[in-house]
Amino acid sequence: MTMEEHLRMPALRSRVMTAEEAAACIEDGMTVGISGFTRAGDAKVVPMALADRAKALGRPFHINLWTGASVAEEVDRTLTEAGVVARRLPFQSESTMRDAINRGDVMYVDQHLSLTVEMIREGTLGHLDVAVIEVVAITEDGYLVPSTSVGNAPTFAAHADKIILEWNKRQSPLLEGIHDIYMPHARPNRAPIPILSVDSRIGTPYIPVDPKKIVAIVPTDREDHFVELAPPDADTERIAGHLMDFLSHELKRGRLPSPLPPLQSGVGSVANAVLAGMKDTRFDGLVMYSEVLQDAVFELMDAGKLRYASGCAITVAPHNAKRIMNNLQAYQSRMVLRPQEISNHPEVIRRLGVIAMNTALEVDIYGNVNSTHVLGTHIMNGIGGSGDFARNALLSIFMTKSTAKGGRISSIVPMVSHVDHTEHDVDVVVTEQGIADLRGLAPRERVSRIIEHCAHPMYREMLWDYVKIAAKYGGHTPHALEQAFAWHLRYRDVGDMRQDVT
Ligand code: 0RQ
Repeated sequence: MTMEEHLRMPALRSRVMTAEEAAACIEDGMTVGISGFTRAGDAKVVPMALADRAKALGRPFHINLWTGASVAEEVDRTLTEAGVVARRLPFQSESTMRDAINRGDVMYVDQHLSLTVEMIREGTLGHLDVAVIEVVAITEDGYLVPSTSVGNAPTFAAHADKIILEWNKRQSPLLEGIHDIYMPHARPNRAPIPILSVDSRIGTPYIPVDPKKIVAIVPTDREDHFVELAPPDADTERIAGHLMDFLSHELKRGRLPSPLPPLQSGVGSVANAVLAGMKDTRFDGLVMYSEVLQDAVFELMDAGKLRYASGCAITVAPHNAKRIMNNLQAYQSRMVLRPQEISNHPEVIRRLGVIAMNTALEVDIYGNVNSTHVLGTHIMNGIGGSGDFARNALLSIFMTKSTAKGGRISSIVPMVSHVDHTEHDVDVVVTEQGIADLRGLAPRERVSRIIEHCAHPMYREMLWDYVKIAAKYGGHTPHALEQAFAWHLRYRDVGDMRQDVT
């Protein structure tokens, strides 16, 4: 396709320039919102040019960096190494950035992903100076056609003083038409969001903007920087097996309808393996109301199991990306990409009755979940959209392997060292050991389910020892507070939670 076919508003063609020229619009102290969600559809070349510009200036140069969720590792890493990022929100998953946050060099605001744009509209996050957004096309009216994600781009475009576009010629032009852009009305008289089923289309296939704000259009041909997921292993297959048995059982008892309510699945190897596990079940006519559409979504569509998928980003492994992007006609009519405040909106999740499947780092004997902080202090990634879904889902499921680091960490602990999802938002816990259905149980009743069904056998006796000591102190949720974090302290000090290793 020609430039005329992609950049359809003639007046904007004079604003085509290099990434270096565009990056010169960004000044020290500015807040910059870049497109991107789980490494899909992210701004790629302008942030890199900005890192070079900051280094060349030879003086401190800082920005506040807002995104949808994670962006290409290269972008977070390069900006962090150049010392450019002062504040970062609402989600990241890159190791250099993670280290900078854990050293206290970058101030990280770890947010529910549906909420960032509400705070931007309210002005509580401060002013947005520049938006950098990847597009596949610009319409005749100067409106933006995003690429593999929508994320927070519509709100960034609406609120930024200036907009820089990365026009990515490598992204499939067939992405046009896949998006459904809807922005909720202003509060307090906001109308209901009219999504009644996963395939409801309620907005426009483009992001409306004031074209006068577009100051630069940078042509690029960089691919999304996707990563290969670890293939399913024996443990993730067992987790998937337990979950499928549980859902079948619920169906048989008439406690879930057939076909199943819309599914949400978190990111990562465990979540992907569990979703892929649905291929070999008798579940048909599946639909998804999720945020990230990972590889398993397309496997399920190919297998004829998944009828429709609503998300806000397509994040697939490199070995699948080409096949899926070259074959988008086959998926186009069966999927929609929405802004993340809509894909993750509590109102819609509650109305549709979503089954939410997210991943935990650790779970305690009462069902509280830590998804973000290793040993209670060090951020891993962030809460992402897991809280948007867990609190509002019909069924909120958390999955984890029962141990980490070769068995030296138990994922089932006496008390979680940081709480992301409270016991009130956790219905079911699954590990490779089994499944604990916590619905309708008081805290004291949950203990045996979690220990016997989910903990690794080598940690069960230690957990029961803790329960016995805690019982002495009584209470609705008994704890021996002086020992609640003894396991975490032991790992911190001697590198193993088990008692007999010192
Ligand atoms: O570390 O790679 O250094 O060995 O955590 O663990 O088992 O590979 O699991 O890739 O699915 O990630 C919760 C981090 C799980 C992720 C988390 C260590 C373990 C390994 C990864 P190594 P696994 P996954 C949708 C919803 C929050 C956001 C969310 C996550 C590494 O799923 O970030 O759900 N979730 N968003 O060794 C210390 C423990 C541990 C532990 C595992 N108890 N203590 N380390 N690990 N358990 C997405 C978005 O919202 C965008």
